[in-house]
Amino acid sequence: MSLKALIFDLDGVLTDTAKYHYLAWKKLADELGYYFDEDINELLKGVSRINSFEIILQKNNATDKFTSEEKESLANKKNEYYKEMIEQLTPDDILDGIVPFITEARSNGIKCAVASISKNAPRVLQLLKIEDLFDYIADAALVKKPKPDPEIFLTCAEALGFAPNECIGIEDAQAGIESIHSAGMISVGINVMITSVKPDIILKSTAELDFNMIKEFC
Ligand code: B16
Ligand code: MG
Repeated sequence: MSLKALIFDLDGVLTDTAKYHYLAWKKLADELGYYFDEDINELLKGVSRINSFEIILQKNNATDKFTSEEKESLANKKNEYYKEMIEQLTPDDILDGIVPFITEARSNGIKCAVASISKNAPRVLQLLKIEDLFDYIADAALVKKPKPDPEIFLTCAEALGFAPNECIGIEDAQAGIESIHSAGMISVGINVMITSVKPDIILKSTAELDFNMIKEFC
């Protein structure tokens, strides 16, 4: 395989926004009198906003407590809390090793894209001041099928003009690894809690990302 592009997930790969997702869901759960902890938060990684709320409701045996409109409006309320919290992000919140890794890849002619299903991704990238490192940023609002469907990774490959087998996807969530494999790409898993599919390259943290090692794997 000749490597042409790297496609990055955002939350948990470029920066750690999971703590803000946790705090925002916790605030909403407390208001509703529902149980929510770090273990449940783990299940929400890479999962869309509305599906995340469904998981929280399931864990509280409350799936039938709200209409679809009410669920939508409560999930939006969480998003308002989240949006307020992420305004604290600065370039110091970029995860270790990310900027040197992307810089080296780019200087070797590799194109880079972001495949995040977060509708807040553009704002997060702006706050981290790293939008210019990417040739393409997928628009989460246009994604019809969330991860584990391959749609978002395939959209990035197509936008960059490469075949899936010329791309590597980098993810921190099980749903994301499944999405990368279904797209026909090699996966790099960052601290993934493996429940089913194993990433092709398993790393403990972004600090272990090494361009030469990844190129040799291809
Ligand atoms: P939002 P990723 C995902 O981002 C997060 O991992 C997940 O926890 C979140 O629910 C989802 O984005 C939607 O985010 O509510 O901001 O639209 O991992 O795909 O970068
Ligand atoms: Mg993620």
